[in-house]
Amino acid sequence: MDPVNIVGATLFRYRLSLTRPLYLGGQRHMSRDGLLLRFRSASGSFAWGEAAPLPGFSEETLDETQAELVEILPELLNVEMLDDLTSLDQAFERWLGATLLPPSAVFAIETAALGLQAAEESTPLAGLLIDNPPKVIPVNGLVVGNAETAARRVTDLLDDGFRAIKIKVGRQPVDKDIAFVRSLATLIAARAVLRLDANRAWSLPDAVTFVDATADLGIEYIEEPLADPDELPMLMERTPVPFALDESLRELNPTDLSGLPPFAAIVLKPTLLGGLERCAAFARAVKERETKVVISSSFESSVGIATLAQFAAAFGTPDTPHGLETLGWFERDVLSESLRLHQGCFEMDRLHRAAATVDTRFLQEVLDV
Ligand code: OSB
Ligand code: MG
Repeated sequence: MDPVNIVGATLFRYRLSLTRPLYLGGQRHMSRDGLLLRFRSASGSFAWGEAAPLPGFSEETLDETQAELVEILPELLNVEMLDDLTSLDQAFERWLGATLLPPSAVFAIETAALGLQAAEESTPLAGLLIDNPPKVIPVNGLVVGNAETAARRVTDLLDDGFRAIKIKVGRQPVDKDIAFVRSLATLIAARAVLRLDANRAWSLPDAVTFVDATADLGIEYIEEPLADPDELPMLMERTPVPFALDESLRELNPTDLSGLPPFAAIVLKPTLLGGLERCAAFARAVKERETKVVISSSFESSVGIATLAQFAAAFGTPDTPHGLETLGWFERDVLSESLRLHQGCFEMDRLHRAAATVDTRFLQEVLDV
């Protein structure tokens, strides 16, 4: 099918209250702000994208992102779109690369542009990217907190049918973390796989202490164990416990991965890494390896999460849970029909329908061209 042209663009800003505080890079947040982008085609189709830089993680601020989008969006209208955008292989880079847009803005434009093409072809985004995408996408439940609240949360997740649980570690002394993780692992037993994320909290000796004391737990992987990621090869020589890259990917190029030791997983966050095409390049770089491709949220609203689930369906490792269980933090939704998890999975037909129900009443329009 011919590529569609974008004939209209509207940019909205949102502020969503959170149900519990979100700690990002040491800062406490009680709301999340972001931008939603809507493209329109000549035939009247609409598609949405989201640009929501994450404070403490993104380099760009929301105001900068908004200013960049306000400047570039008029230039994207009524131009001949490249016809190979759906391959996610350098076409967006050719289209947008020279604009030096911030990562979150690239993600929004890519998503809305691909979404428009998908809408014209009456397919969900994943169906535009690959043939026969999976019908359900599993996710890992995310557990943050102290020993008592975490135990409750793990029990709830297991009862809800989650088959993967990710626990944040590295926010207390390592001996406390060992006891914390061991007690939760006992609760989980064989009912779910266990992932950990240290967000670069540990020194090499701390990390060694931790993995030695938890080696019997069968942990699927630990994301970013070390404060100094250059020491990772040393840690990996020392222990068979599997590790995953997340933050480190921002300092790497996809081609660098072949020179690194075999990681259990790469965790891809399009909002932070610079969009879908960049993440697709990382996914391709580990294709011949055992390394799993896990797509993860940067605490986007439902619009972004729905996109990430579609991208996970196309580029994630099949049957691997993705890091998309973060909507529980939001008090309100930008959709009138919320994305719902069933037994720890997104049902993709349902997600696709719900993602189209953006309710603009609580959004603030900042540009309409
Ligand atoms: O450390 O993986 C992280 C979200 C925003 C910023 C950093 C991280 C996260 C998540 C997402 O943990 C949820 C998940 O991966 O399950
Ligand atoms: Mg992580």
